[in-house]
Amino acid sequence: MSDVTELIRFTDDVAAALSEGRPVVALESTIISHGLPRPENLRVATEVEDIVRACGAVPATIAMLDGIVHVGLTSDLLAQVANRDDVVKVSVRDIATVAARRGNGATTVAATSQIASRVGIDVFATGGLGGVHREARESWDESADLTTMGMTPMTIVCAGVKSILDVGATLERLETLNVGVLGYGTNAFPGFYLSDSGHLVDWSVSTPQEVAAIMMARRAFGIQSALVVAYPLDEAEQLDPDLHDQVLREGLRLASARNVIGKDVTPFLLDHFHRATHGASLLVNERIIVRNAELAARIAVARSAQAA
Ligand code: PSU
Ligand code: MN
Repeated sequence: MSDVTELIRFTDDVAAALSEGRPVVALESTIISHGLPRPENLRVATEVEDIVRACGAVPATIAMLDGIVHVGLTSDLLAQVANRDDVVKVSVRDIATVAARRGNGATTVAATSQIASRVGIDVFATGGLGGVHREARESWDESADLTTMGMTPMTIVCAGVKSILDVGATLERLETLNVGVLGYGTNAFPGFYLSDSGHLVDWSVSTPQEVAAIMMARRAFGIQSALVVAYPLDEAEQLDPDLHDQVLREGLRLASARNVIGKDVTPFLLDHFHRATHGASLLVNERIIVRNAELAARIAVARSAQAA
């Protein structure tokens, strides 16, 4: 019978860091396969791993290849995730099916959190979370990122939720699901491509040590949900808000006209952004991911210093 040791494989550096209690940062792979175009996707994925290392933590990019869940990817495997056409978007419900069928998959925030938590990683960096879609009253389209965060003890550094979503409704759902939300250096909940979504958060922190202290307390209290560290771009780096609103309106209209549904909605809208802004959103997206990875690494370092 299969057990977890056959289904999950670690790179040597991730395995060593985990067994020695050194800082590790989980990274998702859907952003590589479905969120960014080629060839920038591989360049950004590599850049993100490099910055995590430069900050003193070990990057663990998570993806599935030939049915094996890899925690940490060699450069060859990272290139496969970026370039193969048969890499499917894997949420939590898909992990076991892709494993049993020996398939290839890129893990979402939900699936990455689930696997990372399973192997003892507690800090994760991404771009923007999934959440409640704007037309959710009719479509019921709500990301499994939400329900997974409600039951997975993971600290997730992000630039808020993707601005293609209903941010207010997503924040309400995060509250219902007991997900902690901290603004990093701000009380304004970031809007992914935009520095400020127009919504406030209850708690603001300004150092990695503060986040680590909250993580320790959550653990002590047995709180099993995620902690979101929302880290906004500086205003000078955000996408032009007027351009953003115009491209978003157009993208939502196209998605509905072409009847794009289910897990295709998010990749469709991100791709529309990248094309309609002639790459401007891509640069912003890259900047978001790199900054989040850097902060996540600093939090992981603070967390392991405290545990020692
Ligand atoms: N944020 C990005 N790019 C992405 C995603 C988020 O900047 O590609 C991905 C993440 O993997 C997230 C997923 O978990 O989109 C959410 O998809 P859905 O809305 O179908 O749950
Ligand atoms: Mn969806």
